[in-house]
Amino acid sequence: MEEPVIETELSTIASEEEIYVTRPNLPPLESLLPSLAAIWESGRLTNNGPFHRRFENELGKHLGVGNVNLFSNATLALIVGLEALRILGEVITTPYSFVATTHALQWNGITPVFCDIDERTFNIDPDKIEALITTRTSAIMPVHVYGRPCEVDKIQAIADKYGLKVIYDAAHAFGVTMKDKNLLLEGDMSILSFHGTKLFTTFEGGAIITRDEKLKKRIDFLKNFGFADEVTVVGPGINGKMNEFQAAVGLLGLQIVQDEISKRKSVAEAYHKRLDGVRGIKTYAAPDEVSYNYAYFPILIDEEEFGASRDEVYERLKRHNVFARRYFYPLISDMPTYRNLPSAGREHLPVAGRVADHVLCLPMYGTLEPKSVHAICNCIRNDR
Ligand code: T4K
Repeated sequence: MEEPVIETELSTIASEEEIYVTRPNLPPLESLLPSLAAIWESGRLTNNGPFHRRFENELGKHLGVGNVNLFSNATLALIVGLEALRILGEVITTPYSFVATTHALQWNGITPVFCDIDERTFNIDPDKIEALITTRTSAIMPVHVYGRPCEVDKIQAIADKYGLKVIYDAAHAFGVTMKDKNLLLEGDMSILSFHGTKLFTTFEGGAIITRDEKLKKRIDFLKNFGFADEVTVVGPGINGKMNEFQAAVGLLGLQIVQDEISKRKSVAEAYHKRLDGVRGIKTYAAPDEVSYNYAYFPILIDEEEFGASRDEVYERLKRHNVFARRYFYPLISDMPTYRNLPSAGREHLPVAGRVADHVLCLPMYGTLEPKSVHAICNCIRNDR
């Protein structure tokens, strides 16, 4: 039976608290103070200091991977990763992502070629990749959108057939584990983000995960201006280094991330309970075959069936102090910087266009209270 509207709860949201799409999961402040004291005492602030070395090591163990390169943010990690693999020409990628994915290609002088997405996963549609390959194609750059894994086997088969590299933007995929393989070891590299809006955060931060030790070394040089030693510069490096403060936060964050995932799972269950089956609203269950991280909670709103458009719902929630986000709208391929590319027309990207126009990411974080989820859902469902 439908639950009654609880008007008082709607007004509670409106008057008392602002609810954002996410809130950071931070370790207790007291737990950080000894690390800060150690940093202050040593005077070692950055450039591969002891916290950086420890975090790189602990993170590798946590993720079950051998080679980790820490970065000051994921955008620089993407830029350096592409340079480290010497990617040139054209790269096939998705228009349905945060704009940093495509910007990283542009910063490397690479032409992005947009491929449509799969409507079940919101990830690049592997069946549409081959038609976009030309003599200039050097790589595929998919994104595990919302932490939902791409069809990695299909993508690798295409890459092997045409001799292409695969760089996964895994910014959303921290903590997603698969039964039979390590998602982060798929392709030639995976890039994680530890931004303040992410499930696991170091304020700003990111990492590259690779299977190749030589590649890790090259990335270490490139993120430090290209220095291989005090006098040798081996490539067009940049400053992408994570500092000691970020690494200290990361070390503590590893201890609390699993608990955050469990709490988010409960939040997701509460949303499903109240939104599944509502006409015109599509929710997405955790993907099969993985232990999911509940990084985001996207819904699609069909105006005709639901009786209100995505933007109307977005604005209504805002009036009640709930700041959901339209990740990822607009499509990257619709942005002025990219819309004149031959692959950017909406006619080539019908699924991505449809999803971008109907998607809304609801607030998702471990401390989001059940009564807030309840009120958010009532606001979406009943107050039309
Ligand atoms: N690839 C993908 C697929 C990505 O999604 C991203 C980043 C990247 C690459 C690049 O990673 P980084 O270089 O950032 O490491 C946010 C983030 O800035 C961005 O990191 C993230 N993706 C993207 C999906 O979302 P905005 O513009 O939506 O952020 P903002 O500031 O509006 O924050 C959203 C809400 O989060 C706020 O309303 C409140 C809450 N919030 C935010 C911040 C910054 C907090 O509670 N605390 C905070 O410190 O882009």
